[in-house]
Amino acid sequence: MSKDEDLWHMEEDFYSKDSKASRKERKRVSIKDRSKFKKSDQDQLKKKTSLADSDGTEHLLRGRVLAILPEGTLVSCGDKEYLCSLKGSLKQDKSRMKNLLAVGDFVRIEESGGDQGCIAKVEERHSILSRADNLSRNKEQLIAVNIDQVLITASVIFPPLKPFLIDRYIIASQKGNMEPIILINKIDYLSTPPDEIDAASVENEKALYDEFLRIYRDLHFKVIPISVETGVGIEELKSAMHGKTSVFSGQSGVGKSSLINLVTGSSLATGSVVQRTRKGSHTTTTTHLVPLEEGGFCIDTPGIKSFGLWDLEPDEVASYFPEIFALSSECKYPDCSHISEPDCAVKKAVEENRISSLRFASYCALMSSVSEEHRQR
Ligand SMILES: Nc1nc2c(ncn2[C@@H]2O[C@H](COP(=O)(O)OP(=O)(O)OP(=O)(O)O)[C@@H](O)[C@H]2O)c(=O)[nH]1
Ligand SMILES: [Mg+2]
Ligand SMILES: [Zn+2]
Repeated sequence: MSKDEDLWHMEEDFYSKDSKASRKERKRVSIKDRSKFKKSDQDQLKKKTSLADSDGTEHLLRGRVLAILPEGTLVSCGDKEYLCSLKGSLKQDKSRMKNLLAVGDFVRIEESGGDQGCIAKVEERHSILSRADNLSRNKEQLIAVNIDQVLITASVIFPPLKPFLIDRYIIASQKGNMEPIILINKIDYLSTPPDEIDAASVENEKALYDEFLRIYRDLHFKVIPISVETGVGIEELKSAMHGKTSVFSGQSGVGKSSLINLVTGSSLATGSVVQRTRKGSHTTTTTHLVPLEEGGFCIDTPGIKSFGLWDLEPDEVASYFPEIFALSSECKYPDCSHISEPDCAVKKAVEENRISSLRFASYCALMSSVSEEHRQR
């Protein structure tokens, strides 16, 4: 695959027909005001998390979901772990959410002997990282909850850097009430590339990486270049994680589990990257929460093939690109989508290099997939 194809290749194939019922449920947000979006996101978060209102559960053991395994949900209560089932009354309405529980949930459990328990209540969540489910696309798949920050993990060369995918993660983080932090791993490859990669590809990747750092730092995103191989950036990562709950999320093979092992001293399985496709081999298969010795938690997740944004409307997209949103009021049409309208201040800024063409291309690609999804509903 050529460099360009690689950049554009965004695995957009997951948006298919959505049900009419779900269309009804979705409220179209029509006012282009970032603060309003934030508010509606918050309201949605609240709605989604009121799984069990009835109480009388205060006397029960409080714990946190560590992992969701085929045999049950692993919950940590102080220094004891329980394998739990879910109380019948909680298994209500699964219409829009694929999973009722997620790693990071705070729960109340009834002990049912030994290390077994039953989850009687799921507490309200303060943040949710989710995506559109791959198989039934009108369902929300929770990746992890009650997280402070998403460590959006990417790599250079092997697998290559994918700015468009990073933008999707940034939006999912902000929509779900978490701070995005971008980790670019494997930067050792920029100076010592693997033998099988030709010199031109390495040069292209270097140029893209430099451009990426410049653009995203100008936009005030925190970007940490890292190498598990040389240790570069590890101290900065450790201090960013201190006292917080962080989730590592990103494509397979970028080094999420390797980074967690290095930072926490744990021994999670790590895998290989397939030479021909430069993709990971999906080594991690379940999400789990790892406590940090110095305070805080981190969550390892399986690498994902495609990241469909959940519940994003076309007229919401620009509000997540601050440099585009800032110019919207200068366009001829107040509802300009910056795609095909005349006298568009955003397109003019792209031509004059005041807005990066990389970010604008990412905006256009996202608009096209979100609009396609919207049309099919
Ligand atoms: N050269 C180099 N290789 C690395 C680095 N970090 C990780 N790797 C290698 O990349 C491969 C994939 O690493 P993993 O930690 O399994 O990746 P992952 O993101 O957890 O992948 P999934 O669990 O499949 O989602 C392993 O062979 C690691 O040894 C790095 O900084 N430099
Ligand atoms: Mg892994
Ligand atoms: Zn415009």
